[in-house]
Amino acid sequence: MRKPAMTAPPDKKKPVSKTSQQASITIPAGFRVLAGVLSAAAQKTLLTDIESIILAAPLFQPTMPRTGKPFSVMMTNCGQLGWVSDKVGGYRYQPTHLVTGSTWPPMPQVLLDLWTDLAGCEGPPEACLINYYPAGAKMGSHQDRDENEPRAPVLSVSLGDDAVFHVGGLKRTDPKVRMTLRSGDVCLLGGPARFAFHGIDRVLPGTSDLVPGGGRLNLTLRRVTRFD
Ligand code: MD3
Ligand code: FE
Repeated sequence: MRKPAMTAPPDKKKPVSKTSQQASITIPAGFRVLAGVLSAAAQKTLLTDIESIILAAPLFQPTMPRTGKPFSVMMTNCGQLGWVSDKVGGYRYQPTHLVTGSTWPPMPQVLLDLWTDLAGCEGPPEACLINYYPAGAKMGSHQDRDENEPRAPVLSVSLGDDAVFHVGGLKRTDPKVRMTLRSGDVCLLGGPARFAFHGIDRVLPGTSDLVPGGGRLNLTLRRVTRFD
């Protein structure tokens, strides 16, 4: 009678595979962060442009559709179309300021040039939403779905204080990645990432001295109507 071959009992604690993995998060393709695109000098020049836009088209406080709850972020726009929201009219693009009724100021050439260089799409941007985050402001997780041209990316430029930003998947409950956006960074959201959930968790006070009085400005360039 032969003795059975000796084999080591399986070790229940040790993974069988040669690699280990804790968790995996997949962000939709087309999400790019281009850190440090704008030099300190270019940031100052762009800020000066934005300050003169705000003089002509003052920051307003949008409110939520139906509830009328105010956003903590203040907004204005430049370009042919601007994003606005109020209790009665809801989210929309329109050619005039929500409060003054004037057309929006033109988009600064430096923003049009960034779009030409980085957006990789056929037509010019139609809207530039200017978000101002004072201390404590944030933006809840949402999708950008008010535009009619899914072939165009969203291009965002950050100025001022650092912000903790999150991006997830195409469903609200998908896992999220958090990262810091700094002054001079550009974010490009094209392809499937165009419809990813995203938001700003918090702005880190005192991390930049670009914006007088502190806070953060974010500029988002968008195509609103379809190419043709
Ligand atoms: C678009 N703004 O205005 S921009 C917004 O920093 C908005 O003010 C944020 O979300 C801000 O709608 C974020 C950068 C961004 C990041 C991820 C996105 C825009 C995105 C994912 C899909 C579409
Ligand atoms: Fe957004």
